Amino acid sequence: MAPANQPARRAVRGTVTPSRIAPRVSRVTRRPVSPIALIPRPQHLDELDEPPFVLGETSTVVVEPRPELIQTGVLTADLFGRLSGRAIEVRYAGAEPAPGAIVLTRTGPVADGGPGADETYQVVVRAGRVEVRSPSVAGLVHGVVTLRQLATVEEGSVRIPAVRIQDAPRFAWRGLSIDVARHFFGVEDLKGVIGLMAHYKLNVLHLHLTDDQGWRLHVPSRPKLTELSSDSAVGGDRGGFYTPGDFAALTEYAAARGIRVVPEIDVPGHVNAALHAYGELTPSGEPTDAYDGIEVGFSRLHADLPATQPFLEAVFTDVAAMTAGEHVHIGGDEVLTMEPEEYARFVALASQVVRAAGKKVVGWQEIAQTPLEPGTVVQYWDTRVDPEPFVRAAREGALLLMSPGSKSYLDMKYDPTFPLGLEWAGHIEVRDSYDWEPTTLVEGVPAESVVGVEAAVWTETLRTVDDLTTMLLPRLAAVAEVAWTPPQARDWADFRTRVAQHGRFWDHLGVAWHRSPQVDWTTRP
Ligand code: TNX
Repeated sequence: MAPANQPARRAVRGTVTPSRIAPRVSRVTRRPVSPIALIPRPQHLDELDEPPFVLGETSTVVVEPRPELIQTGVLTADLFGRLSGRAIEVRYAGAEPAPGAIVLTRTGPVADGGPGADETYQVVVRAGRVEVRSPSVAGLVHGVVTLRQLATVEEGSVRIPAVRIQDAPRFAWRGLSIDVARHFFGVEDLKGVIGLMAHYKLNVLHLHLTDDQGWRLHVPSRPKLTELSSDSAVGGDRGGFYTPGDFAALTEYAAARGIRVVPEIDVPGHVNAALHAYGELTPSGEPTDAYDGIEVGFSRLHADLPATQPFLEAVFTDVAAMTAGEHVHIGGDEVLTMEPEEYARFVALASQVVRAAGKKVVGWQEIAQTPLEPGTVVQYWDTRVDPEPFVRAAREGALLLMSPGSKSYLDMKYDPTFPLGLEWAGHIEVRDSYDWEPTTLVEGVPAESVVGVEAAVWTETLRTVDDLTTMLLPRLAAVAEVAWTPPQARDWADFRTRVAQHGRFWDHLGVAWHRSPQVDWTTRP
């Protein structure tokens, strides 16, 4: 069904005569669509009353000759080159660019610098030229993906409607957490997901690297972690791990797209993979058996065993050294067999090791039950328990990252009959993942403590990259808008008509997605 509320002007623009419908594009329906379906919705958008920009023979990408800008320029040229089927050159700024240039300019820092201010960007599309301006590479990337979302391709001609956009994110932390421990996803798979994240202006890739079922990052000072515990995965499936070189490549690939990587080493629970590799971490001194089930809460480290502190120091120091960003995640969730006193000592020790290695601490909600240094990031997830400790931690200076299970856990089934996913936090349709407000969801939370929003996808039931993207899309787009766009500019009916047009892009990429019945998709199955 066509979106009901298209203005006539746009409907005319999209109308085609039957003779132009070539059989080879039959997958794309020729129904009138608005070219303006940006997700997340930008702060300010003016449609300009002039013809669209058309990518042409003389089109180039123009940047200043600085390494990070050249990289952004190359990505931009590659993106539009692939779209138009013709190579686009990157040129250095200087002489007046030829007509049809896409000019990327890095501006000075924003003076009043609120959260996310460096990610501010401006896009001006006119008939003869496109300009993207931002103080940061991340902001330039936001501008470029905005152009990509605006672009339409018809018979090899790439057009971008004339617009002026001024935009900035509401929250500085807009993340996706991926569990690569229950099932392993290799560097190439993650690069695909990073592309999707960038398309929706997310900026943090949180990797849950260790759990009972497998250890996924090689730690040079504790080599047996990956030698003995990386092959396993849930259900006897194949495992895998990242070498430090893989991790560096992933970090760089993400950084070029404005995304930082936050590694999570989950302690003191969810550690069977470590106990299987190093028997000295268990009270008996014997290694545990490998585990490929999906129970949680049974494994734990012991604060008072002699091997424990050296283990934490070795692992977190090595991981911090591999981490380009400011944050390292210590886990801390679902430790069901430890007394509160030992748990508190443990969290303090792990936090101290991370800080000594020069990083800031992130932990799951449970760490709020222990004394925390101000500035610690506490990640909310369990919508079933009393949030009192979490609220108190915020009042005492913790920063809050909102990942409510009932809204942003994208491993939950869409509906009871859905073949993939879990159900402990309920069923999450696309509207559920869209219609919520991070600063008021948990009563009593000081709004200014909320640093951001993170979607999470746990992989107990997800074995392939198609499984993964089916759970992410369309809900990741919804959570991304919650993280970017302030509540007064968010509206389900409006989002619903915009997201309807994104299936076309997912099809173009060849990624699997869920045709939620809540949306009138503009492409046929
Ligand atoms: C809870 S979220 C967990 C994970 C599971 C997930 C499944 C969190 C901190 N712990 O161990 O994989 O539920 O949805």
